[in-house]
Amino acid sequence: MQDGLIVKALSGFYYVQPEGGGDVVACRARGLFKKQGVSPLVGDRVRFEAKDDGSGEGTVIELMPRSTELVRPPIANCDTALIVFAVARPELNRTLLDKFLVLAELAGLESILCLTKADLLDGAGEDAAALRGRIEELRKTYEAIGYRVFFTSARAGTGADELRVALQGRIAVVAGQSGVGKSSLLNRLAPGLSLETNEISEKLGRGKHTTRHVELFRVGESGLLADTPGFSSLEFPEEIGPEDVAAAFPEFVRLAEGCKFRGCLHLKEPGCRVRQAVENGEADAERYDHYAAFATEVRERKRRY
Ligand SMILES: Nc1nc2c(ncn2[C@@H]2O[C@H](COP(=O)(O)OP(=O)(O)OP(=O)(O)O)[C@@H](O)[C@H]2O)c(=O)[nH]1
Ligand SMILES: [Mg+2]
Ligand SMILES: [Zn+2]
Repeated sequence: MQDGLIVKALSGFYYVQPEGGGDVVACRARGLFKKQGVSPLVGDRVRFEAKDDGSGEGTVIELMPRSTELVRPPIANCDTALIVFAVARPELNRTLLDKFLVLAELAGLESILCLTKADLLDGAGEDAAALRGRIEELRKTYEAIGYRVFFTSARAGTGADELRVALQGRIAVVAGQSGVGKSSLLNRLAPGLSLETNEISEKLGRGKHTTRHVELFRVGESGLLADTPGFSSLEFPEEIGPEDVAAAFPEFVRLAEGCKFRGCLHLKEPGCRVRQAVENGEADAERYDHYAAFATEVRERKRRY
């Protein structure tokens, strides 16, 4: 029996990288897992047995306890969400950005923001200037909250070195819509990789769902980064309430000490420091709008059940 790491899951096979190095072993999961209702995930540390017939196949025998677990994308043991948005094409959706940040927070992951296609900021003309202004505002907003924001261009080859350094020692998962350039970014971060990429649809302004499975790759000396299929609709986990959503907005958590009521949800309560900060421009109004929408959504949902 050997220790290993599941680096890819596809068509009923779990591809296990042996801990000491060596070729990846294509494993089936032991029947027992199905009976117990557990399925191995990419990122799982496992014990496995390789067949000795030279087939390169084997069986996953045991899963080690997980430190974190995501349903979408399905992956275990990540500590970091690399949240990827393109500065444009497809258009940057801030509601979705804040939703990703909340979900990462709820899953216990640290978030790093990566804005791809930075070359689109370099153009001459009014449109490019307006885009530069909007993106610069956005960078300031998120950095003020405490998130790190990286700019990359797979086309121009910029930004990859800094991001690679930031990923050292981490197990990270890329999260982002189809077509934002996740696979293109990975190809830059891990030289030698040639993941498939695809033009976004000009007509719809959307990606074509090119990446179809989750796979972990080594980045630099000690980083692991999972490429994932793009997604753009995500649900909040059923068990969470509005107070969990409030806890996932770090800048509001800091301000909440000044709210009149303990457990203030910053919605309609009097003496709310968060709403005051939004009104006088200390806190970002768009972040607040998204917070209020998310908190109301999960509260209404709880009432219904
Ligand atoms: N201008 C520009 N285009 C880029 C950049 N990075 C990626 N693209 C283009 O964006 C398109 C989508 O890139 P992908 O890497 O396939 O996107 P993805 O996020 O992996 O998409 P899915 O696998 O569908 O989730 C491709 O046509 C890329 O050439 C960049 O830095 N600048
Ligand atoms: Mg892809
Ligand atoms: Zn409040």
